[in-house]
Amino acid sequence: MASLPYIVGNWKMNGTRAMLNEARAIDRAAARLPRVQVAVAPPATLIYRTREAVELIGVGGQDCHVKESGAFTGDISAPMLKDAGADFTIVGHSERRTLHGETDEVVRTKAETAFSAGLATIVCVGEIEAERDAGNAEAVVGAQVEGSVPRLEGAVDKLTVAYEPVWAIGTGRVPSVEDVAAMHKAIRAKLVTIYGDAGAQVRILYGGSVKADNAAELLSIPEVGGALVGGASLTAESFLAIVGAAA
Ligand code: G2H
Repeated sequence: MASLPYIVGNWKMNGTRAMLNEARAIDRAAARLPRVQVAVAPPATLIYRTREAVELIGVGGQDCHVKESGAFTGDISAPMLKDAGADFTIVGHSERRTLHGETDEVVRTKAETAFSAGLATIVCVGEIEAERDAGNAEAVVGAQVEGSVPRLEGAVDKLTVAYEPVWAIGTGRVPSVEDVAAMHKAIRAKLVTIYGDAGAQVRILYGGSVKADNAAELLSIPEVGGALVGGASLTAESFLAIVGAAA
């Protein structure tokens, strides 16, 4: 596993130029926390400005199209994200899978397009509550990993996986430490099956209602390589409390 914990703020569809002040504050604080890797994924309209506003932290997209260009009104491609200054992009977030009908195959193609454009990728997976209640969570997530991660040569080296149980997203509920640890172990085993030894190096983040008051416990789980943070990433103060818990 990579040595530094990785804390990523996913701003989702939030933020106008005023949010750049939050990004600057996060960046200044990150300079004092060299033992944590920090990044934010602003809405596409702010990627270029965020890149210009910060020096240390990573800047990423929240999605990309499967194609590099074309007649796809309203969509944004991976080369466009790269050109705007993104270092990485999230793909396969449950809000994309659920609200936009994205399948594992679509997610994998997006991850491969992003990798080909020079972006690192964060591939999201996670079960819905009924799947956990039925005892199928590991099987469901394992199948998502199998179908969603990029298979291009070298892509594993720029891959992060985020485990985000859908029922924990924005709800204030989080799985038990034991359940998070078990799922991260299962994801690790699947990644090793897919990639061999390189799969053992992929960072696996936890996401879903990570807050200042639960971050330390979640991040202390040995299998957890960091956090993908939504609501609590929208102010520098709440995000930095989580970053501080990882330091
Ligand atoms: C999960 C997470 C960020 P939140 O979607 O990806 O959001 O922390 O608001 O649950």
